[in-house]
Amino acid sequence: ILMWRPPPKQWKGEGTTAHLYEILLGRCYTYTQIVRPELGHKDCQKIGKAFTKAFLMKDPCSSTEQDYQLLMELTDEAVPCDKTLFWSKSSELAHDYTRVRRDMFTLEDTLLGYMADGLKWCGDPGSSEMNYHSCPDWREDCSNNPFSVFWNTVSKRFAEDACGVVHVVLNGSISNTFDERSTFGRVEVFNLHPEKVNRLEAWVMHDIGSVHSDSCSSSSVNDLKQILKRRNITFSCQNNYGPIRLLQCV
Ligand code: 2NF
Repeated sequence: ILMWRPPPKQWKGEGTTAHLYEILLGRCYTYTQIVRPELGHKDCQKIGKAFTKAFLMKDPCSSTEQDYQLLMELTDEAVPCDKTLFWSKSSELAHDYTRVRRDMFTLEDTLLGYMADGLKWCGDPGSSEMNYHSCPDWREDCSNNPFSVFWNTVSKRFAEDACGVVHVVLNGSISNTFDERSTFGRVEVFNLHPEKVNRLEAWVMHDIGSVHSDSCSSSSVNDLKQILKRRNITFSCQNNYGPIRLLQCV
């Protein structure tokens, strides 16, 4: 006899990406075998299972960092000092840059970021299935959803692991060039370790053709400078960093 179950809740965000599990597995093998074989052995089957186990059969508004603990342990990966590249409101440009500068890493150039980028996922406490219909929207439903908690957790680790001189690509064509509510402003900046991060250098990029303003001296970038000063991390800033400027022309 089948027990009656209430239908899955309708959330405001889009549902789990179709074929999520297969995409995660495929990306894991692509990354470990082709993109970065020097990383050494990673058990993609185990990683895929740990990923889905983090959110299946759980309330998608009560996701925690702990849920992703096993997944984090299975995917540890060292980024060399001086090679970490953060970004905020500049996803495309930052990734265009690391496609050329293959020695530098955004979070999406590491295994877990590579696997999850652009995907959506959530489950339901009353079902062992993924919810392909809808998932909580982080603004309209709840902030502790499996997707947001995942990005907060991996972004935190990415920042904790950074060492040497680290960089961030910021968008100088918007008013909140440094946004204190973004993942970079909320999570990454506060999880840099001053003992091993010598300096954070911001590259503030303007859209081609937009009126040039000196964004390094804007008030939002000054907020970033003050936060870092309090945290004993040196800050430097360049407007329209040349090598990235070139990418904006192609
Ligand atoms: O999807 C990703 N690859 C991703 C998502 C969130 C954070 C990557 N990150 C990491 C990267 F490593 C960057 O260094 O954080 C940094 C970028 O995040 P940001 O929040 O500083 O930059 P935005 O351009 O403001 O946001 C990036 C994307 O994440 C979404 C946002 O809508 C955009 O699509 N986002 C931001 N915060 C949340 C949140 N709390 C969020 N989505 C869900 N919940």
